[in-house]
Amino acid sequence: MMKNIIMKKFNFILLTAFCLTLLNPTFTPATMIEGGINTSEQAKNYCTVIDKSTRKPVSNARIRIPSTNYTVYSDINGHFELKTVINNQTILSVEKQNYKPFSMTLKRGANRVPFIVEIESSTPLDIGIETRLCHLGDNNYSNFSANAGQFMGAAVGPVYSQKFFIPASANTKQQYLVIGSIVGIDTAMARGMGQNQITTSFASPPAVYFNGQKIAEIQINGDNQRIRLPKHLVKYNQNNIITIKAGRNLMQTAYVDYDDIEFMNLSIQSVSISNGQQVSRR
Ligand SMILES: [Ca+2]
Ligand SMILES: [Ca+2]
Repeated sequence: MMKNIIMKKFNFILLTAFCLTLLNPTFTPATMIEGGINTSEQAKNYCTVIDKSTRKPVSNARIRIPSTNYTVYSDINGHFELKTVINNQTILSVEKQNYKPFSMTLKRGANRVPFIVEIESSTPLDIGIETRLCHLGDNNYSNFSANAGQFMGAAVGPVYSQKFFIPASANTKQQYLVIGSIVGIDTAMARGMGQNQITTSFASPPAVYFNGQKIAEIQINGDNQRIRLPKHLVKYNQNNIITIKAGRNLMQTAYVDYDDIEFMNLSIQSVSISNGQQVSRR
């Protein structure tokens, strides 16, 4: 099972790592971390939620498509059906008490193929920043944009900012910002990958700031993108601030047109610093 997940995500992770490496010299390539999906071996009509480590079904998990307010719960066997039409790329989330919030991007028609969602137990080291679906931009976007037609909530504006506490005990570990899912980015790179159908314009990438300093740009849409937090910027035993700024349509000069995007599930992951990996203290 793990092999399949790795195969499925390998190409995407490579590309993500490549993009982020270009932009952020302190970024290191991701290893497999949270959740994952797998097409079921046998054709069944339902999807299944399982516990990633025990492989047992998880009942009564809340499965949502926040952009359309669609909600369903897994049954005693962990099964659920998405009885809704998926016309566009959209974010699906799975919530269950004592598990890490999980999200994944569904493609058009994804609900017609059964899949398995693997969720992971939460640990005391997990730091949640945001579990809501957030919309950045100005609500002015092309019908051909990467996720046009599915935005439900109003734009929160071009800038998202959130304070969160990092305990002193995390000092011995390396912190990463994990973006559960992000859709709607219309950069030249996203266009080049076929993530939208816009031919006449493209946008600058959304930028990520940590404690006031720009640490990365997000060039493409996808799940579980990880950004390393430079150790010298982390304030242990204090509040820290993550800020995400929407990109701009670079072909629109008459007025500012922000690139409308949506993201879900921001968290901080602390991982052990292995022997071979020196902490940057630039
Ligand atoms: Ca816009
Ligand atoms: Ca957009």
